[in-house]
Amino acid sequence: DLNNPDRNNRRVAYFYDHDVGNYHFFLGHPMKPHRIRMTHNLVSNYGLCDEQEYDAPDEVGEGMRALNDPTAGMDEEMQEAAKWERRIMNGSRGKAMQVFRPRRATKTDMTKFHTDEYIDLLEAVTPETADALTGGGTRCLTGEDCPAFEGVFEFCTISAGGSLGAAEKLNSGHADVAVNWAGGLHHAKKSEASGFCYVNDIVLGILELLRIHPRVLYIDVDVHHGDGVEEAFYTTDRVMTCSFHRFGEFFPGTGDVRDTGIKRGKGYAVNVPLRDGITDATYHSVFKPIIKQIMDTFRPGAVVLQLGADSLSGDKLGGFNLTLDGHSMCARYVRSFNVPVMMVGGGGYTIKNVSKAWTKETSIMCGVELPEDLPFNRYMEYFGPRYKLEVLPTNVDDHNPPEYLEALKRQVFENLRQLPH
Ligand code: TV7
Ligand code: CA
Ligand code: ZN
Repeated sequence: DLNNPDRNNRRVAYFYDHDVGNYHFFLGHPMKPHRIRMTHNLVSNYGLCDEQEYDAPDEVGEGMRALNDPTAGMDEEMQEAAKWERRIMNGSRGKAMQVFRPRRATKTDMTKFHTDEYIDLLEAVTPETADALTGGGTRCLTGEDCPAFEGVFEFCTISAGGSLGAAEKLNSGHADVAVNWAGGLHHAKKSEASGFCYVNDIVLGILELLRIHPRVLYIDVDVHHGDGVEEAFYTTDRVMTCSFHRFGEFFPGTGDVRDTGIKRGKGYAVNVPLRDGITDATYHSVFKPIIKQIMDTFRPGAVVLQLGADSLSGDKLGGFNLTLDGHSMCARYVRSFNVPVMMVGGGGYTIKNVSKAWTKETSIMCGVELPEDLPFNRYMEYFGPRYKLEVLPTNVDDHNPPEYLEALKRQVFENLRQLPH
């Protein structure tokens, strides 16, 4: 029900580029950009946005715009206000959020974090030249995880462009929540691709948020450790990073609870290493108290929430046992603090579940409750035989005994107590 009172005026800006689903890592690679198109199709068939409405400055000519747009001629500030007002006045007929096609990130944008040499290589490389340019796969792009697929650079301009657009939208004060499911690529390093990630859209987005906000909190729900983001801000007290991840013989191998940052950043990296099979109840027995404590002591001006969906039950690579409710509870809980939020994607390899999770999390930010029965959509056949907005738990063992989690929480709280407050 789009009239749900819980909607309470959260302005949601959703960034989507309809080209993103056309990129393919190599055949058999688990990372499938198509899942972002599936998500968008589900989001629009649930009626959360208007498929036609697309703020695409590079496609719509100014002349056309003036003809169709009742706000043409107003100054920018007035235009923004008028758009949200129309949305609210439209009531149940109005869609819950505004859709934007992001501008593509430029090399200048990317080198705010990455080295010029690395970005030059990323732009130049093709499947044919990969071997020669990377020294046989020993430099920058390594192994099967990060292949030089056709269009890899363009894919990165879309992913990073969305996170930059989202950060700019929050900075301008024109939205309370900004969403980029094509982002969340948390492993990319300054001069190296890692773990399916080439350009670290999250680091770029956080750098943009830091122009306005003295402190930014990063929360990472992906089953893998958010090592690239942690490393980028390991020595600063202006960004707190907090990753929940599977730990112990699992990629990338970092994220021990004792790794808390260095220099001015000491205490500003929070790591919550978990064992496989974790369920909703046990996950939230650590997630909620830790996030609450961080919000109270760090008091961020903005939150970046990475919602990697590989922590869901049944993921091809994951190993956790979170249901759709358990995963999306992270978004619901973060929203409850009423701080501007940027939501990004990340991992997620059982793609029917990824699209359900990101659709539900989009709706949560809009304050809209979705019916359990999936609406008819272009990818209907993926969702059979039940066609429900659900991801059910499996009967794997939870290797996180209460004693382990209690000790973990105690350790994290002790680290947080060392911070000035
Ligand atoms: C954010 N796990 C990214 C997560 C990145 C995980 C890995 C694979 C994998 C890659 C393939 C493939 C795979 C079935 C799974 C040590 C290795 C082992 C490559 C075969 N099938 C995110 C990265 C992780 C590539 N890498 O956090 C092509 O699994 O464990 C590793 C490294 C060396 C390389 N080999 C795997 O979710 C987006 N890779 C099939 C084809
Ligand atoms: Ca994580
Ligand atoms: Zn992951």
